[in-house]
Formats: sequence, C-alpha cells, structure tokens
Amino acid sequence: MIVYGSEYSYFTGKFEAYLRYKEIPYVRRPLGLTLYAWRLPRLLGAAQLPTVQLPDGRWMTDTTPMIAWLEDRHPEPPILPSDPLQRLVALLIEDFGDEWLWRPAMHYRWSFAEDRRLLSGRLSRELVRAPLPLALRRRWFARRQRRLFVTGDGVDARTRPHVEAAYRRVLDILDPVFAERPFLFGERPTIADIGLFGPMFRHFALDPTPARLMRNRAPSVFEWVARMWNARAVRIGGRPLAEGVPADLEPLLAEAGETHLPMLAANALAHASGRAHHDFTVQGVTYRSVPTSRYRVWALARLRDAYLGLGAADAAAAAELLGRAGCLDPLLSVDELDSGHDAEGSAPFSRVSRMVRD
Ligand SMILES: N[C@@H](CCC(=O)N[C@@H](CS)C(=O)NCC(=O)O)C(=O)O
Repeated sequence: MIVYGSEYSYFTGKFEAYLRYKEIPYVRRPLGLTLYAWRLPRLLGAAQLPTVQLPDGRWMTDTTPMIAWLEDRHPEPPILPSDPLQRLVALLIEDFGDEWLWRPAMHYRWSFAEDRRLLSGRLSRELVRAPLPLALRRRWFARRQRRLFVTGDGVDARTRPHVEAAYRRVLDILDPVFAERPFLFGERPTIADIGLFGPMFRHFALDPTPARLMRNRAPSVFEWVARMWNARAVRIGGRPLAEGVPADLEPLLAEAGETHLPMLAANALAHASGRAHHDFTVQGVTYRSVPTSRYRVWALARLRDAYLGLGAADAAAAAELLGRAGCLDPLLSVDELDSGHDAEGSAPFSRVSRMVRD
C-alpha cells in the first residue's frame, strides 16, 4: 500500500506505528499539492493525511477505521485487548490521543517561534513543492496552520495556560505508568498505545519545545515513544497484558472525563443543533468558537456503542469504572448522535469529514 502523508504528521505517525508493529508492507509518500487540492477532493470529498491507496487501487482514510479494517485482515496478534472492559478503555484512550491531544500538539508546533520555524521549513519542503521561494512557502504554511489549528481552534491568551497544562498533566500521569511497564496495558502494545502515539511521536517527542518538556519531565514517556516505534508483533505480540484495567490508568480516564469527553459531548450538541461553531467549557476554561466536527460526533457514537454493546457483567464493571472516573455522564449525555459521517457504514472507504477547510 502507498501511505500518502508526511514525515511530520500526527496521524501518519499513528498509522505507521500500527503498520510497523504488524509488519504490513507500505511505502510512505508525501501527500503533495496535486493530491491535496485536486485528486483527493474529487475522490473522497476532501483530503487529509494519511490517505492510503491499496494495491487494488482503492483509497481509504481515517486511521481509526483503517486500523480496524486492517486488524480484520491481520488479526494475530490482536491490537485490541480480548477483555471487553480493557478493550473499551483502550478505544477511549485511542480517541483521547486522536482528538483531545490534537489541540496542544498544534499549539506547541505553531505558537512557539523555534518550533514554527523548524516545522514550517520541513513541511513546506516536503509537501508544498511549488516553484516559489522557500521563505514564502514556509510563511504561508505557518500562517495557515496557526489560523486553522491554533487561533481557529480556541487557543488564545486566556486558554493557552490550560492547553499547556493539559500536555504536562498527561506527561505526569503517563511517566510512572511507563516506568512500571513497557506499554499501557502490559507487555505488548494495544490500540491505546497506537492512539497516544499520534501526538506523542511526531509532535511532542520531535518538536523542540514539547520534546524538551518530555525529556525533562517524563523520560519514561520519551523511552516509550522509541519502544513503540521499534515494537514488532513477531517479537512481542505473544506477551501478556495486565488483568483488567490497571489502577494507574484511572487518572488518565479521569482526565478524559474532565476534558475530552465533555468536549465531544458539546461538539455533538452543537452538531445536532446545526451550529458550525460552538463554545465548550472544560476544567473551568471556556474555548470559544471552535469548529463543529461531524467526525467527532461519529467518534463519540462509536465509543458509546462500544459501551452499550457490553454484556451485563462487563457493562456493570464499566459503569463502575467509568462512573468513578467521570466518563460515564459525558459519554451518555447526548442522545442525538447522528453524525452523518459514514452514513453507509463503509469506513474506511467513506468520504472525508474535515473539521476545518482552507
Ligand atoms: N481522523 C483522521 C484525521 C486525519 C488528520 O486530521 N490529519 C491531519 C494531519 S496529521 C490533516 O490532514 N489535517 C488537515 C490539513 O492539515 O489540511 C485520522 O484518523 O486519520
């Protein structure tokens, strides 16, 4: 398969971690201007990184359903825990990595001069291959990213301390976990590790400012990033997972219950009432006028369905754990979760639902 993406992209990194773990052969190519602005919008309605072309010519996108689709074809060893409660928590952590840590990752890359300079150069050299001076391309790229993903996503002088504290808190929660064991649930990676890897690898571990924080504050997380990149199922896929949900993951669930899930719930309410932008308040901080996302409604529905699909005994245990962590209310608070994304149920071959457009 050809993975059109970027060497510096969040979701390309997440997807590559999975392919490398399973040793599924692929080549990565830059998703350049022609694909971005011309071919993919015609094929899939919009473009995002990564977008994959399979050997049979089909195109697919969105890492979460792509990994689920590949997992059906490469089931051994499974990346999803067989214990239903662990599986639900792992999917929740995957989505926390996908959707909640996105904002701090973009903020650190595009709000700090050193990071912005480095990454606008790298990304415009890789992706914006136009016959224009590099200085012009990088200025255009940096401005676009800041406008769409920082100032346009509710990050301002008022919310900035909270965005940065969110990253530090996750480092502080994860550092003792990875000092204790190699992966979140035990001796081998699960979808939870793959999901957290998106922000942690290509952004937090490699962009200068958050990487410095990670090295100094959470060296065990830094070590896990390298371990995850080097993990191969043939070597470690048979190793055991912990029993149940380890107690040291509960603070991460509590963080998701205070931030990620209320954000998804506010987004779902805004979507149901047809608002293109909305405000949401988490941990006492209000983010204003963030774009409403169909994809995030779909993501919340998927988590809720995973919870509602549990058998009686697992459902009781999940209600207890998620209730204690403050996740249950925001998970169930919105009745109307008709996202319109992937209406035919054909993901990862469905059309793209982008949160923002140029
Ligand atoms: N839900 C998608 C998200 C993909 C995504 O948002 N990728 C980012 C780059 S890492 C992107 O394409 N952003 C749009 C842009 O920069 O124009 C997934 O799981 O792959």
